[in-house]
Amino acid sequence: MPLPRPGRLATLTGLLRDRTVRLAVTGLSGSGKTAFIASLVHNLLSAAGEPARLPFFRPVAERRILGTRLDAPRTDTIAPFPVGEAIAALAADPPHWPPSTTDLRRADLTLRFTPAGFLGRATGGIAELRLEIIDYPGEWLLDLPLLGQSYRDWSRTTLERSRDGARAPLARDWLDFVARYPADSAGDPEVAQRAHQLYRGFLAACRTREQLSLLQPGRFLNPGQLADPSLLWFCPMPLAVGAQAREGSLAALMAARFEAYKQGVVHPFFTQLARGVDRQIVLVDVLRALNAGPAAFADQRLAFETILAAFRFGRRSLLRLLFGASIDRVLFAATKADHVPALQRDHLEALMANLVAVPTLRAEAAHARVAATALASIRCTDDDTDVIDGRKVDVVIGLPEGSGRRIRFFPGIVPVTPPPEGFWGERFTEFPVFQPPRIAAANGDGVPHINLDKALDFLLGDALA
Ligand SMILES: Nc1nc2c(ncn2[C@@H]2O[C@H](COP(=O)(O)OP(=O)(O)OP(=O)(O)O)[C@@H](O)[C@H]2O)c(=O)[nH]1
Ligand SMILES: [Mg+2]
Repeated sequence: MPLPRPGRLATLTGLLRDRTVRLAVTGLSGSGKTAFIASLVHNLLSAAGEPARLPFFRPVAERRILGTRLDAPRTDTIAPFPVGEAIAALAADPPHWPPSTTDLRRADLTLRFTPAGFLGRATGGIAELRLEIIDYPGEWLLDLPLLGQSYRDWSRTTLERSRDGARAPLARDWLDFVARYPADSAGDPEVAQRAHQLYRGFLAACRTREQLSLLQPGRFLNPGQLADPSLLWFCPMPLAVGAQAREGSLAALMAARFEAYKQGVVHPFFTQLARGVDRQIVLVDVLRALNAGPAAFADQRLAFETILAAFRFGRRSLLRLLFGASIDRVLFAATKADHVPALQRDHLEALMANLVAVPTLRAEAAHARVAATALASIRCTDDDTDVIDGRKVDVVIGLPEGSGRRIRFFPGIVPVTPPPEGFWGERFTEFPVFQPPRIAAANGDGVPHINLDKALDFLLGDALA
């Protein structure tokens, strides 16, 4: 086969060398974003020449990754992802989980690789891929839909939801308070602040007592570094249909703060998170929601559907319109799959795929490639079998955090479709928090995982081909 002329070759090489992939790690609080990023970074740093580490990540299996380095931050506005701290936590004795995230963090990696086949030979065997990943508190993700809503619309839907189901008893104090101060009453900043505090207390109770997910605005539960806390002193209010908020009224004050929050906090955050994003992984802790019961399960589903509706793939996507994101691959991943044994992980993958059937069709219609999987970023358990009542059952073995003894854990059967009413008759299993495995700090052994390699192959394989 004739080689391309030098000019064209230089262009090809240049193109390959300049390739950057921006990966959006999308997931509610506690879904496993930080664990995923820590494991991904540590495993990539240690993968060169070690095909066994990520056997289903083709560039690694084919020994085409020559080396990975962690780069200094390419922007001075976002602090670097604390790789060292995350690894130190996993290398400690006893090892422990990295803490929940309180602010924006960014990991910049460069992978040096040999392109496959003809391109590899044509470019002299070396190319580079830059990978950018952002970590953030999961609560903030739920602010994205607010960008497309007015204060009036957001108030109406939030109030309706708070008067319903598991939320209603928790919302009482806040609702009683706002009922005493009509929308048309004077815009007193102290009243607004008190209403905000009661509303925030309601959100916190929804989270801790009922394990609900659809809690907005995100900063009410996790404020991060806000220069002006008064930006947050608002909450939804009952507004008369069709009435305009009178200038100087409480409703006008709340609406102005809602708009200031969107412009001053939410928009800048998503600009940093979503600008130029081309790959997305959506992490969902399906097992925790199954465990928490029907209200929590339904609410988690509503929360990620709300987010995905805002992500809305294709030309009308909010992300594309506002931030120029153009996502061409999306992976939906049920996390912490090491809580269940192998066959149940297949069930979990099928359940994940079922839960995102509609967003999948939408993304495919917009020419994105979509897949669903079950993964464990940091595998804490081993699979085994037990005999219970004369029958073989699959179990996982792991050490619950803070306990001195490994347990043999038999989780319930994971349903492959969203569970029918009858499923909730008796509780699904109570999942322990397993202690993570202790790893060697110096990139020695990598981090044990389940399906991280397959996920990377789907998300990055073509960019390293
Ligand atoms: N067994 C197991 N547990 C996991 C795994 N990944 C995460 N976890 C558990 O889930 C918890 C939350 O994971 P994080 O990675 O901190 O979640 P996050 O999405 O970053 O959460 P926020 O920072 O609060 O938004 C961890 O502290 C672990 O207890 C996994 O692969 N296996
Ligand atoms: Mg985190």
